[in-house]
Amino acid sequence: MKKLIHGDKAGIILLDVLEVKMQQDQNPDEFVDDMDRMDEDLAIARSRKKKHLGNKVKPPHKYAVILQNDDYTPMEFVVFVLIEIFHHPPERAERIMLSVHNEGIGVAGIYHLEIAEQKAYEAAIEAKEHQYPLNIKVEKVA
Ligand code: TYC
Repeated sequence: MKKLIHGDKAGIILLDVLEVKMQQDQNPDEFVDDMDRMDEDLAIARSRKKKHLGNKVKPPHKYAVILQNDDYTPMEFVVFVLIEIFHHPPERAERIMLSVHNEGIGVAGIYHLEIAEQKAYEAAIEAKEHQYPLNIKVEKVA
């Protein structure tokens, strides 16, 4: 018979109840020692976890997808990318594009890491397919 015991050290400890019972019968002292050691391990794991995490759960970092200006990528293409990949409405896409055009740099959007990387990748692939030198970076938001 198998019994599942949920603990926070190893995640799940699987105990074969029959085996434990046999060990308990054949070697009672050793069994008690083993159980004590398991209790100690559990207590150590719990206090380590507390020390590491406390009660604070940190939110994941955010990442900005940054567009850089260049002289060759057409304005309409940048607006298209901002609408299709970054889901900005047309007016805002136009404003972001013009701000990159005028200031040299601008933020297409802020996301969790994997989303930011996926969007930067999609925009880079789209630009490459059109042979535009659009420069896109992902930067951690401080
Ligand atoms: N400067 C480009 C032009 O005049 C337009 C442009 C805007 C290019 C934003 C890149 O990230 C960019 N065609």
